[in-house]
Amino acid sequence: MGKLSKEKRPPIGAFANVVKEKVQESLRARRQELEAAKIQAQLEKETLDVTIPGVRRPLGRVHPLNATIDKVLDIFVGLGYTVAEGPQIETDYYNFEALNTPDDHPARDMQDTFYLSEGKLLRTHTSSVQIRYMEEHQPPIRIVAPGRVYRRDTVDATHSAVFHQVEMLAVDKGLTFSDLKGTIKEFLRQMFGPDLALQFRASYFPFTEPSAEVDMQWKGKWLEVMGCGMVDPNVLTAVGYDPEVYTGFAAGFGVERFAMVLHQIDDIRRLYNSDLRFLRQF
Ligand code: 2NL
Repeated sequence: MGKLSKEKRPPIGAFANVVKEKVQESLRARRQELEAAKIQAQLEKETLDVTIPGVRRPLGRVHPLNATIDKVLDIFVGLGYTVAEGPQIETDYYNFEALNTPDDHPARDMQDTFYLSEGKLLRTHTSSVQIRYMEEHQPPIRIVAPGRVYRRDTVDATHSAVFHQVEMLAVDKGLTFSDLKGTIKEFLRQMFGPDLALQFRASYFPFTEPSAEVDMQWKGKWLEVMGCGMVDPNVLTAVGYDPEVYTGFAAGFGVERFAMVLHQIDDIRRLYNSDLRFLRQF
């Protein structure tokens, strides 16, 4: 344009403008065409046929062991307890020592333990969780500790090396064995039925004194269902509580056994096989 003469500049300039507009117009038109085609292709690809029958996904369900744990926890939460959890790999201190069970204590023979390297072990009960909780909280406390525990048992219809336990613990001023009995009675009646007959039988655990075994009448027979007792003063001292000021009671039981009694399951191994024919019954 710069090299054109004065006279030629206007007509050629006007012509150039016409050409530019034509080119722009055809670009616009083509772009619109391509975008329309793209939308059309997308619409065709994404067509939803609402008349096709739906795919029915199989419904999962709660495993009977978890259902039993849930029921136990619901009852204790209803009684004002807090759920506490802790590690499955423990130290000798939390699993035994703090529970009045020193190295040479005969009670160590009562349960065989899986020992790991570096002085670690697989917890044999969830009492260790309760020791940890007491170290970090001041009384009054009311806790319930569910979880997986480990023992070197030979597996048969009623034993498993890995099983589940729930322990409960209350520490406060003035708690007595009568409070323990009332709590256990209320718990077991909510769990198994309001007319349940119970019997407390003197027993022994290193961490409680006195200790008792609880039996309940079930389908015409006396069944041993749990162990319990007043927290041994040595355990209170180990976590820094003054046993002259506070007393406590505790109880523990196996969840598998509860589930087996509730659902008439004859072999503990059925609870671990993941056999859907079995699990669909619950
Ligand atoms: C059983 C018996 C029991 C406890 C567990 C406990 C925990 C602390 C202090 C004192 Cl931190 N006691 N737990 C007490 C008595 C019995 O379990 O036969 N379990 C399967």
